[in-house]
Amino acid sequence: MKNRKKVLLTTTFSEGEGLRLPASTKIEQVISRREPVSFTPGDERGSIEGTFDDTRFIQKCAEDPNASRGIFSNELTRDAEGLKKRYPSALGYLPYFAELPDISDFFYVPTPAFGLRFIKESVDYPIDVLEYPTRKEYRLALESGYDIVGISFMTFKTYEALLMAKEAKECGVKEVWGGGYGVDTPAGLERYFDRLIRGHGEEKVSLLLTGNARMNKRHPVFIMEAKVGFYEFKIGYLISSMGCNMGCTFCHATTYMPKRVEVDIAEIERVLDIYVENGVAGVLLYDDNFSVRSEHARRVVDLLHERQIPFWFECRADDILGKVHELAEKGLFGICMGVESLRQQDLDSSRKRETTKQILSCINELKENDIWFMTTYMLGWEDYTPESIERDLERISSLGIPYFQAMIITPFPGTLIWKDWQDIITDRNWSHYDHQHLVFNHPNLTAEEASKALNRCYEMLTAETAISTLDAWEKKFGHRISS
Ligand code: B12
Ligand code: SF4
Repeated sequence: MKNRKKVLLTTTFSEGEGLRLPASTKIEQVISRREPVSFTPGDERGSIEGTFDDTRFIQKCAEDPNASRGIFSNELTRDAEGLKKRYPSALGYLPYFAELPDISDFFYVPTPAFGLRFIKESVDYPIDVLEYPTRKEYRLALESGYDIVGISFMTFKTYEALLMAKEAKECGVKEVWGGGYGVDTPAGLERYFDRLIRGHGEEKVSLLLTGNARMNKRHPVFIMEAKVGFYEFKIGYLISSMGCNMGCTFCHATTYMPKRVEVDIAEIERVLDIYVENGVAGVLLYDDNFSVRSEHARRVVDLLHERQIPFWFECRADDILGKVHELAEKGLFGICMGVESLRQQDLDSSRKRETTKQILSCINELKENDIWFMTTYMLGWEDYTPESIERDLERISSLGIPYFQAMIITPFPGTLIWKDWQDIITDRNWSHYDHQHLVFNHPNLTAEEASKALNRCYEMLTAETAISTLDAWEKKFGHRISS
């Protein structure tokens, strides 16, 4: 095929992504990425200024110091001493404990670039994919000559994506495309990208490359080597559906992909069979919202059950309420549940369409059925104060939630709150749009207070939380994984 274009799809850089740590890698040095890197592309088409002041990430130097793969970190070092006592080789746990030299000896669950792999697998056209490249790898790829380069990015990676787009043009790439949640950022993207592709990418890319939008959505095989405590095992990822139409005002998924698209059951069976052949210990479902109300999701659960594969998914409380026992019987070992707040007025104002009663009942049900669970908690609702957050935290700890992910509410461009909050949004440095910074004018919280409150949340994730989490994972998983 002489006229075929050379196509490269890539994520943003690996610095800090932490999503592809090879099992053999030894970390010799840890460098916190604290120094802001100025970004002032400025050319004849105008200039954009910003900084990468993404201090959440650390970088590691492995055998090859140029291979700067990273670990995803949230800045804080936790109770390393407590962990050392219990797990002598373990100096940290989960992202929250990651500022420690040999976290990879202890815990990692690498995450591939799901979106790009789906596009590559589904579109009938040769496509190269770069996942979390170093700058050097990206440059080398560009120099090898591509006609089209597509960059996938989230909002907080906007500056980086712009830099990459600019570099692609400098290397003679004819067309640069942008995709992923970052394309909604009002940062003058159109000056650097020839096309901005929003929402599900497969059909649009297929149309652009083959002239035909019809294609078979194929599910890539995602088998990753993971490690929890002393166990190394294989994890299979499954994304059985994409998109969500629930309309929560803070959520980008629901405006960016309001149409829920389900992967064909036959395709899911094919992938699960490969997972079984390869001895995966468990499957992590990364659907935006795995809703067991849907016939499709129930069928997926049955397919996992038939194959005796333990599974984990992200869901809402109201969806699984009353069904936890049945799901546990079928192999559910853990969930991530979007809780966001334990106050009804917050759930109502964000159109979560759920009650605190449902959430609390669901937490009880999970505990009764010995399911490990983590929840999300968003701070920064209108009448929050440092004191009210402290009270919330006491409440959360009294509920015995094994692990919770705290976030500051972020009005991502493209969300419903982005529109509603225009008058109060004060910070348009896109690298702050990461759930870790307060970017709007809050009546009772300054940006520093919000950041302190977030740190308080992390402080609650102590070695005890880590150990109980590990114990739970090992208990559920131990029999399926080699020691
Ligand atoms: C899985 C997931 C993760 C995983 C993996 C992330 C990763 N890098 O891939 C983990 C747990 C690591 C994670 C972490 C974070 N996440 Co996350 N995550 C998700 C989740 C649940 C699903 C995303 C997914 O994989 N979907 C399935 C794939 C197949 O779809 P997709 O990636 O969207 O790709 C499709 C299209 O977008 C499009 N497309 C994508 N790229 C491109 C590129 C081109 C060129 C084209 C043409 C098309 C295209 O085509 C693809 C196929 O249809 C979403 C949504 C949700 N409901 O919460 C949040 C979400 C993406 N995460 C979000 C955030 C903020 C984060 C964190 C910053 C949170 C934090 N503070 O820690 C970190 C960032 C980590 C990092 N450096 O990447 C936000 C992003 C919002 C935004 N506007 O930026 C989301 C939307 C959740 C939310 N709060 O609303 N996340
Ligand atoms: S928060 Fe969850 S339920 Fe709400 S719109 Fe987003 S994915 Fe759907």
